[in-house]
Amino acid sequence: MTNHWVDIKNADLVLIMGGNAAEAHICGFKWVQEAKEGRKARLVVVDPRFTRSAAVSDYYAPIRAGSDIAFLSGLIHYLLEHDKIQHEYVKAHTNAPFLIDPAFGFENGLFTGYNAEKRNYDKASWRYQMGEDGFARVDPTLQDPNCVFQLMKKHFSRYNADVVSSITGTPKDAFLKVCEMVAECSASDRTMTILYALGWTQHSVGSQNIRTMAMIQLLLGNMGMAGGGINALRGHANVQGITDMCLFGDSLPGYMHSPTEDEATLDAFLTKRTPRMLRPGQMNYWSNYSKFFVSLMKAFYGPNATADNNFGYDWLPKMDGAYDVLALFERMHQGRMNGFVCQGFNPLASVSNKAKVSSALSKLKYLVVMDPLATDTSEFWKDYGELNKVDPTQIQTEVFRLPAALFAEHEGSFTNSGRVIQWHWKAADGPGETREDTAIMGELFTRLRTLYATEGGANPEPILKLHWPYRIPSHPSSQELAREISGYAISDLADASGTVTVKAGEQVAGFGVLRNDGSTACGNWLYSGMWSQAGNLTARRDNSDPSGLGQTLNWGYAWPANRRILYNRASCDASGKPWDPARTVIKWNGKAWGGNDVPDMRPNAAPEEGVGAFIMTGEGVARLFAPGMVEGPFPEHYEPFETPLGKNPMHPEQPAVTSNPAARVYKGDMEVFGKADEFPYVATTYRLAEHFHFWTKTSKINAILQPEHFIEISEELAGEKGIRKGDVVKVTSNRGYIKAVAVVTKRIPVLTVDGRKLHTVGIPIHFGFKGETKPGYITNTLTPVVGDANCQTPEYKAFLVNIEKA
Ligand SMILES: Nc1nc2c(c(=O)[nH]1)N[C@H]1C(S)=C(S)[C@@H](COP(=O)(O)OP(=O)(O)OC[C@H]3O[C@@H](n4cnc5c(=O)[nH]c(N)nc54)[C@H](O)[C@@H]3O)O[C@H]1N2
Ligand SMILES: Nc1nc2c(c(=O)[nH]1)N[C@H]1C(S)=C(S)[C@@H](COP(=O)(O)OP(=O)(O)OC[C@H]3O[C@@H](n4cnc5c(=O)[nH]c(N)nc54)[C@H](O)[C@@H]3O)O[C@H]1N2
Ligand SMILES: [Mo]
Repeated sequence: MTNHWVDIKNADLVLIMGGNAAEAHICGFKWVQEAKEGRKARLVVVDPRFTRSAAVSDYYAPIRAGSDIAFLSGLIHYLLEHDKIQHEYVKAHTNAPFLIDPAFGFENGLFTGYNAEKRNYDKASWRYQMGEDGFARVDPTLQDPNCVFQLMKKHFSRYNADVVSSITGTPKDAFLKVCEMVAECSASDRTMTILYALGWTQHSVGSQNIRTMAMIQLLLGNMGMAGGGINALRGHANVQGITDMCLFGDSLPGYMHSPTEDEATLDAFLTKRTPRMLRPGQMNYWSNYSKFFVSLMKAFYGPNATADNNFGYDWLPKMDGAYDVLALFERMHQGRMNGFVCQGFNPLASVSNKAKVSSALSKLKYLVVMDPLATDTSEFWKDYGELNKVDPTQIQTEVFRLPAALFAEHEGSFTNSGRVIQWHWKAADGPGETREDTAIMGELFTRLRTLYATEGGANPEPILKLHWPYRIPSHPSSQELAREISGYAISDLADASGTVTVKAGEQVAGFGVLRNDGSTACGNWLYSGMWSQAGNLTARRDNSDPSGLGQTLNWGYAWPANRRILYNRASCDASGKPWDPARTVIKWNGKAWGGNDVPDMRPNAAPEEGVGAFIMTGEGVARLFAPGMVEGPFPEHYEPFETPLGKNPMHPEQPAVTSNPAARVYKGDMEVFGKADEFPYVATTYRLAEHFHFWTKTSKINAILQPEHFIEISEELAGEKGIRKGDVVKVTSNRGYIKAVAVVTKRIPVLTVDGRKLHTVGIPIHFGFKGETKPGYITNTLTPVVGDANCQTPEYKAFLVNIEKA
């Protein structure tokens, strides 16, 4: 979330689109109720199903799964056509005035620079025109045909209400009604918040779904504002934490990049990663990259990291390809992986195309499952008849189960969706032989280290040089780890006048003092300051709220720098005056920035200096034109890889752009995409309040509440297929089938798309063969293996099936 949970209460309009907060974020949803009661906010829900969120909304609009970019592009067109944008904001805080290379263009569904063979873009033309002063050229009047604003107008002009309605199945009047309500929030004293989750991310165009909404929030002037922002409601209790810690192959803690094979030296790496300024006087926080990175290396390797050995850069693995979850299972499936350590993860149930996952796991030499429970994955090799049809004699994978304590049996921190890091205390010790994850990892590491020390082996340095200063090496404590993550001085740190401000060994107060000379260590610059000399700030529980906006600055610690609303400089006009004084986040008082939040700006940067509000970009403004995106600097509607239409209605004559032209598809997965003639219905998968993924099915009380797998279909489809409620139905995709009980409901709307009737099939995810719920099929038997082109989140939310009475 750019904003935070409590801030939802400050919104005038709450849009839930691409999520179902009332069901999946039951506790946080109370802030939506507060907005409705306090500010008389309206709640609008756009979802393929009439959800529990829709049930308490003021307005519900249906939409075909996988068509949100068309909807949102139509909304952008509406805002521009009806002049419902906040002009001053757009001029001050976005790249609307920036001039783009005249060579940039868009034709037949493709932007300039497409390489069909590699399925990617050469982005040479997706760039700003540069002036002789070395900075990007701008046209403050927004009239130049090559300025972002004009290019954007042209791009979205194709998405009129009729086109939108035909692609999305949203009735035209419903679409226009949503447009009208959103447009009201272009006033400087009205804000909309948008709450989304997997209904947007789990698509081959997931990142662009979210980006399209970011553009809308910028046009409305809602970024940085109280009650505004782009708010991803996150998943697992600490998934925000793991994202920040970057437990992914392609990143390092604090959203730094993992080095790649072509970055052989630290110099090459830092040069590539440190941005250049695109406008005069701009500051960009990533210009501190080397300080964050070297401090991270000092946390990793301690005294072994020195300037002479590039602070241990050579010991880091260099990426030779992709390591996202789909890439991992592809490697495993090709037999290119020996072992897999599976910690708090049940991939047989949670990853797309169960048959592929199962066959991939069967090719391993060993699988380690670190979990409090026996999971479907830990028994992937067992024959459960039709539910898990395998031949155990053909599976040689050795499976080890390491019983882990459950999260409530650990001490440590959780980071919530609002970026607030909160300490939590252990509720109880884990039962039996369970151990905390840190103890399992600590034991594993110290034993490996002993083996490397005594027996040698290939590349021992990354293990032997690791800094491991914990009191009990086989069990680092959460407190020790938190202090290391927050950062400390290795030698005395002096300010410009030579006065020592931080003594060697002391905790640093924040990332502002981190250095690139080896005198500081910090496990994650974003979390720096959470454990300062004042102690563990994440354990604070002071909910006093002087502004009444819910900016409880002494509750926990928010990253970065305890800032609660990101980009809050943009809540003010160019002169530093709040757009909406009644909801002041920060303001310029003539000498400094201050107010009800930690300013997202150098505190003494006078507005006349012209430092842009978006300090993580070299141009200092937010990008309506975003060359960082893989499939284009503007969003475009592409169909899901399994499309019910067999074409992209925006470009019916161009089969190459039916679906995202820059998405990665592996051979073998492409072949098993289904076609609409055989699989005519759009399936989408989702959660139920009564279960948490695949593990509450082992809990009796949850099993009593939602005892067995079901499939939701409309009364109309049920009628066509002769299915009655309670019948067992068989749902088939091109990758397999599942059987479950039919729930026949009015909650699944029947849509008219591209002139034809379109049915949706709803499938909850939670069931499987292990646990107390009635043994069931795994939903992911059905889903396709293709991910979002930017971050590879699988397309779980729109694929094709057929359904029949079993
Ligand atoms: N009770 C409970 N709570 C949970 C979880 C749980 O398992 N149980 N899991 C947690 C986790 S890890 C996560 S990530 C979050 C997920 O939170 P959510 O994303 O809110 O949960 P889902 O039910 O997967 O999907 C949300 C909605 O997206 C809709 N949808 C599907 N396709 C589209 C589309 O193309 N466009 C639009 N506009 N909507 C679409 C679905 O109909 C569904 O109502 O929930 C978290 N909270
Ligand atoms: N079709 C479809 N598939 C989906 C989704 C969807 O919407 N549709 N959603 C996707 C999403 S967003 C998510 S997040 C995934 C979830 O997929 P998974 O993360 O694979 O599912 P969980 O059942 O939450 O698995 C977490 C495991 O962690 C264990 N655990 C709990 N606490 C601890 C602990 O402290 N230590 C250790 N070591 N283990 C612990 C639990 O017992 C459980 O087995 O599913 C994804 N798959
Ligand atoms: Mo999730």
